[in-house]
Amino acid sequence: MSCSCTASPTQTISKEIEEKIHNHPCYSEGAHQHYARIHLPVAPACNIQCNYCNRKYDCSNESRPGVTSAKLKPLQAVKKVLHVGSKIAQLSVVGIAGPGDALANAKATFETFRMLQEKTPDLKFCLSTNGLKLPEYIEEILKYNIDHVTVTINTVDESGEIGSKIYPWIHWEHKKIRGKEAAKILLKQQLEGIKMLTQRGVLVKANSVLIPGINDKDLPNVAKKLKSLGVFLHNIMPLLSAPEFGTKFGLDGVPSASDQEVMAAQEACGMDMKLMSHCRQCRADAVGLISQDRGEEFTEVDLDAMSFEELESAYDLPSRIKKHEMIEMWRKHLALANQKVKIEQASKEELSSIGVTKLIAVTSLGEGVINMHFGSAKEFLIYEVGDRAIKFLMHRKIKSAYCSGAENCNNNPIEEIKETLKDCFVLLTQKIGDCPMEELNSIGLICDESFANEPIEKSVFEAYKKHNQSKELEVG
Ligand code: CLF
Ligand code: SF4
Repeated sequence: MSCSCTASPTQTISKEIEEKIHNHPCYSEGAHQHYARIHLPVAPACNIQCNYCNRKYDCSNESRPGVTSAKLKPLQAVKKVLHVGSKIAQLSVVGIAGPGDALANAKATFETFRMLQEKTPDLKFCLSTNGLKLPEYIEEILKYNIDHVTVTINTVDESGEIGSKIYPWIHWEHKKIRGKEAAKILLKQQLEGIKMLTQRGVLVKANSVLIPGINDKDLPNVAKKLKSLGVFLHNIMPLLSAPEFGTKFGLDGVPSASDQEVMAAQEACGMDMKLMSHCRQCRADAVGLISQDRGEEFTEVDLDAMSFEELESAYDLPSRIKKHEMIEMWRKHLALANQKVKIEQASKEELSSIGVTKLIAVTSLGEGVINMHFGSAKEFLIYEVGDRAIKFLMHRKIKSAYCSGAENCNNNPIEEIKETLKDCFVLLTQKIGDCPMEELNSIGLICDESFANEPIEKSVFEAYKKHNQSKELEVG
């Protein structure tokens, strides 16, 4: 068994890689409850068209569709990092992930990283791209110490057939190219760029949008190819599709991928690749822990009125370093308390002696403990549990929290929550009212507050044993 920050069974992580990922909230599942990222929306243009994207909004390769981020100039972006870093001590990563493609806006992207190298030497740099221009910019990526690169790759079908259903056109060598030819060029550039990055020691994460009926069957081939290229992590993101997003797929009625389809794709790909299962499809201006975007708190700040001197002094590098040391001490304490009950990418047999597992939902604000009231939760962490171990499976979002103000009391989303948790066995939460508890009990979901403020992983394992036994006694 291994704790959350160690390798999957198929991948051994060297000390050097561990150093790169230990405080990256996306590359390390163990880090995402403790460290924050900021996205800088300095890259508005794009050089391809994806059928799941409406260009009025952020790049859907990393973002939820239908959200829009205000654009920033590189200088404003650097000021924003200093300001946010002075308010959010957990900040550890700066990413450029849109609103268009980071490398279709190479000048602004690299200018931003160049300045950040000097001003915020304690932060890790990250960018996300569709990959079309990747081979061209490898040297720049290395020059600015961008150690983490995400490439969205949805198919490895060499005929271009699947790709042509996803990408209607690309902009290539001053021409618009369509159909299979476009898909083939994009794939060639993506594979070449990924190979060049991994050969030079950059950690590559690949995103694949799971598009039901279009690329679902090809994703295991994608995972195999990624593994052969030395990609570190594969993130399978569900297509989120609705007519109101104004995307081609939304208007054509291509359905969103369901939780069950995502779980099936993860199962089919997980034997080949280390998978990311905690992605939240962030905005291009997201700020904070990936589970709680605090971007709005910083949109009204007048960065132009602040001088670099005052921002740098507020950033206070020595106290940030101290805070990160404290976070690491807390993580060590948690790891001990959790008793290594979690295995990443475990099979059912590794989790259960009889090959039967159950799902347990948790509400948490972060820091690895059950510290959120049911009524405030906008998402649930879902763990798969057996008598041997547990694994983190996914998070499930709801549109709004159960309690979102007195005015919405008669309009709470309990039906949506029941649908979201219908396949779960137990809900562990800090506190829950009698009314919602009765509603959840009515679908067979046990609500348990007795693990409030306890470490999540050990609590999930213990709650499984506690309630499984009482169920068996009931049946007996
Ligand atoms: Fe941002 Fe992406 Fe870097 Fe993370 S997000 S650029 S790798 S710092 Fe993370 Fe957000 Fe998912 Fe992206 S949760 S959408 S995977
Ligand atoms: Fe949209 Fe991103 Fe695709 Fe460009 S790469 S079309 S911004 S989803």
